[in-house]
Amino acid sequence: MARFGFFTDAHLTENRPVHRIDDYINTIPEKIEMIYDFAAQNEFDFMTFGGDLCDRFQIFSYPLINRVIKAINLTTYSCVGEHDLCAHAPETFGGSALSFICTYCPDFKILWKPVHLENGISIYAKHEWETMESAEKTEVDKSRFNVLLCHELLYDKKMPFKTTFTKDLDLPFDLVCSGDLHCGFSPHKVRNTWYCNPGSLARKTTADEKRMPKMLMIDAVKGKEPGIREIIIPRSRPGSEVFSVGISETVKKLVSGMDVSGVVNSINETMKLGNNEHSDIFMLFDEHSRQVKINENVLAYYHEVCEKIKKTKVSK
Ligand SMILES: [Mn+2]
Repeated sequence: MARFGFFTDAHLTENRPVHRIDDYINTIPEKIEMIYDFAAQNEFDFMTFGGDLCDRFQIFSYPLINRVIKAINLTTYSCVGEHDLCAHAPETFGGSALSFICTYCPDFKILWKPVHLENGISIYAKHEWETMESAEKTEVDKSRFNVLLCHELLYDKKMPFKTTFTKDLDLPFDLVCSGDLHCGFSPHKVRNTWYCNPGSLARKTTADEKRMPKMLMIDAVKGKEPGIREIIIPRSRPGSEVFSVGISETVKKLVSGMDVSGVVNSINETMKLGNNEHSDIFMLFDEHSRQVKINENVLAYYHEVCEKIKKTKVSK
């Protein structure tokens, strides 16, 4: 039997998301340290990662990068997410912060080709720019326990936007460990394949407030169902302690005379996926208002909301 861990979407950054009120920049490397401490205490054979180690193509904090390089002290296999690259382009990898980390962290390995471990586990990757169709066509040795790491918006619910419904898939792997969808989903089996995503390590938006950061502890051997346990990252704090008041609560309290619950719910749903270039609602709105002429009353209302939130933040 092999025991390994899976975590995903760390989004290392030197910038604090607008609604985080804690020392956010240090929480991500601290969580990575906690993950590898847990792995050492529980005799993990190796670690896997689902992509988006970095929040952007380049990050400029060497103390942050150094801390992460030191923390990753167990062989870790990874696929690449779009946030690790410039404009989703794999040829930009060489200039990325992720590539720098790989150079100086010998334990962090991008799966440019599959690995076949001595313990009977084979690990494949579907990087962000590759397709699920190509993963479906992978030829695997059925006598091994085959794992796919993928950065793809897989979900066990059918959604009206670009998620892939796991029930529509028929993959040759025993287990698919997926990143990208920040809200994650519960481990489940479709045909002969188990699917899991513990959710992003980073909680960037207020849509993540009700969710604790998790990793998976996986026991696998060919011929048996894998044991998949969700572990809350030690020392993580509940969302209510690390986020300021979110837009939905603030909007609900405003006396606007309008029923805005539908708008708020759809914003929250979209933000839960966490895959927008800007997952901050204010940045999204600012971007939108530069492209489209917004009604003056709406703009005035928007500024009123911004002011309220600022005041709440100060008084908290
Ligand atoms: Mn991500």
